[in-house]
Amino acid sequence: MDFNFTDGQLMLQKVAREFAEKEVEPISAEIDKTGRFPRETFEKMVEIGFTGIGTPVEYGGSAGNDIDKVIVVSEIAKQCAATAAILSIHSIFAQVINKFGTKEQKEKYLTQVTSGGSLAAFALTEPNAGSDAGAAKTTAILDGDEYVLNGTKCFISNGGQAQYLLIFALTDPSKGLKGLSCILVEKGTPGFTIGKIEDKMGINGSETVELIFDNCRVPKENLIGKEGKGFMIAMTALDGARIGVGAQALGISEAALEKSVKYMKERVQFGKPLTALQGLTWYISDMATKIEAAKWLVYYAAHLKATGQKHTKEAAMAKLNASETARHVTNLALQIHGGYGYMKDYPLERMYRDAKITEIYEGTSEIHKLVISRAVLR
Ligand code: COS
Repeated sequence: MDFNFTDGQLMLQKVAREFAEKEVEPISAEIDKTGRFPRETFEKMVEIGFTGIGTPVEYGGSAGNDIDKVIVVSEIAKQCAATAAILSIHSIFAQVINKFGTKEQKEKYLTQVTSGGSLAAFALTEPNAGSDAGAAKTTAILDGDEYVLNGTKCFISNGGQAQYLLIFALTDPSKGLKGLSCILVEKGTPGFTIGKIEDKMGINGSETVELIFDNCRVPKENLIGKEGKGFMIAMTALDGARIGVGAQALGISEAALEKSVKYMKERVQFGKPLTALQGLTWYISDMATKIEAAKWLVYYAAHLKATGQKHTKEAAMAKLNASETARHVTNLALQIHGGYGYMKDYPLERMYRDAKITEIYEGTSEIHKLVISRAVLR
């Protein structure tokens, strides 16, 4: 058992930290305020190779594994959770194509999303199929050499900006979730339009939209994996995506602690720094302990995935624990900062809002409790 990062991982962490401080932090407040998608930051993440982590070099990737992804996503989340979400959600596409795509699909799409600058999205959720993902009603009916898609997906992050989207749709509606398949749709395909752009509480820079399919025809070669295997593909993808959300929550928490420590050392009240007030120092102990526990659960889940081991339960535990930690820690950090924390001049109130989504997207905390209890009681 080894809890140490390799030299390569320490180097990657340094590079990611510097990148986040130099390229991500300066616009984090602006994209939160305006909801603007930071295309230029995405392009810089492509350039530096962050979008290629986990994909073999032959497909334009930068190699690396799931632990490397956690390192990068958490460092970016320290400065801007929305940017970390964009990267994490984008990387689900390559993860799915790497695992379930044919050689032709890998050659055609992977280089595009790893080093080619194309953004990707993953669309499972529908207005009446959120936690109950298997209740999806969008259809993709084979007609000659094409699938014809009809239906609406909602709450899709990156969806309005993405060139390539993985759409989960029923190729055989009579079979329920066993009739669900994974279909790749490209931006600009006739019959595919972007609907409502959501006005959110947090992670505002990561645009979240509705996708509308109205007799949208795509070649049958766009089927990823086999017909009827879509639910399994979605669940496998979400096992990985949940580690990504854990990494986002971890980064937010670590940044909230760092800011609180700095503030407590500098801020003087009652003639002494806040570090002399025992009640507040106990907040710091609580935050640091919870973050350490969250960190190792996230890295353990990433290690299991990176080494090809089953990780459904551990990914759910990592996400559940890290997201609850992020909400708790940002709340205490805001409390430590008092009135200043509540003001938009400081990033604490944004971090508090951003932390909340980690308990909701890629599966709610309640869904994770279901996944964990099923695994433990089996
Ligand atoms: N990996 C691979 N396969 C999985 C899996 C996983 N993690 N989880 C479930 N499956 C498979 C099961 O093995 C089962 O297949 P078989 O019938 O061949 O055995 C099938 O999928 C159905 O599984 P299950 O019976 O557990 O489905 P449920 O309808 O009970 O749903 C939950 C399971 C609730 C866990 C699932 O719907 C879920 O994760 N919901 C949350 C969705 C979500 O996270 N959405 C976020 C937004 S994504 S845009």
